[in-house]
Amino acid sequence: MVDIIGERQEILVRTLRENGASLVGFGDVSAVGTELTRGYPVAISLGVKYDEKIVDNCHIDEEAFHNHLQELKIPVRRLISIAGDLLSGWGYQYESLPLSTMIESDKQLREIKAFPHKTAATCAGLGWIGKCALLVTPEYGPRISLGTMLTDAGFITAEPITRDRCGECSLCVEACPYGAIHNVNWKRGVERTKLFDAYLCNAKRLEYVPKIGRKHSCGLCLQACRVGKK
Ligand code: B12
Repeated sequence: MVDIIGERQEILVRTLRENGASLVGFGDVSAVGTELTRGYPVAISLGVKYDEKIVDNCHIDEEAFHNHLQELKIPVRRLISIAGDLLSGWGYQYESLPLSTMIESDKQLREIKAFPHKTAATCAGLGWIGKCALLVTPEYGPRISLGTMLTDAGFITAEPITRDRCGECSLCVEACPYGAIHNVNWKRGVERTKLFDAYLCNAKRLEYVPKIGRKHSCGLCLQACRVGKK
């Protein structure tokens, strides 16, 4: 008997890969229990890797890095649309999550109710949460832009990653100009505040608004991470 769901999953992965996805994974998010995941037990987590040269130069050309982060939303959105067409063609329901939200203030950061792409990605076995509070993948480190789709399609899910592989490494801790990274190892259940002061990171980068007309993109934590570097 033909395993239809397995066959569809293969088609989906192949199509996404052919269209530029650097990583694709499937995670069981049924236990995460938010409004959004109700009715959608499976998360499709996908990522497009950053350009290495742009990241390597982000300390000298922050503007190029900033533009790169914005531009990467285009291929990620395209992949989501391609996957969406396949899923709906097969009769499955899905919901795609906003890629990111421009956080312009402390209040906005406090109130954001986004389903974290990083949660979907660890559930899908794509990587772990680094000391820097970003998803770190073995292939590309944290230098990957994430997208997530929640679906009722019963795809086979991966073994989740539930603890970090950062060990004693503290390169991101040392690289952060604001001291926002606390040198704490993650395992499932460790909250972001234990790892990283998101408010400090946000506030310090917002201080650039009068000078450059927008929030500074920094990027030094993800530049410093050795994981996935050739
Ligand atoms: C708010 C936000 C910020 C805030 C807070 C950052 C943070 N680390 O949370 C600020 C403004 C500081 C920020 C900065 C940046 N951000 Co930002 N940001 C977001 C946003 C919009 C929401 C994140 C959020 O608040 N989640 C809620 C909190 C509580 O969860 P969380 O911190 O995301 O992660 C926790 C859970 O995932 C949990 N978890 C992990 N696995 C599991 C499994 C289970 C079962 C459970 C229950 C929980 C769980 O562990 C994590 C730590 O506690 C996401 C987009 C999105 N919707 O995910 C992008 C996102 C996290 N940002 C991203 C990026 C690229 C950046 C910057 C590099 C951008 C820049 N330079 O301009 C910096 C990096 C700074 C840093 N070290 O984080 C990327 C990260 C990609 C990656 N590889 O991880 C995302 C995913 C956007 C995207 N679509 O790619 N960002």
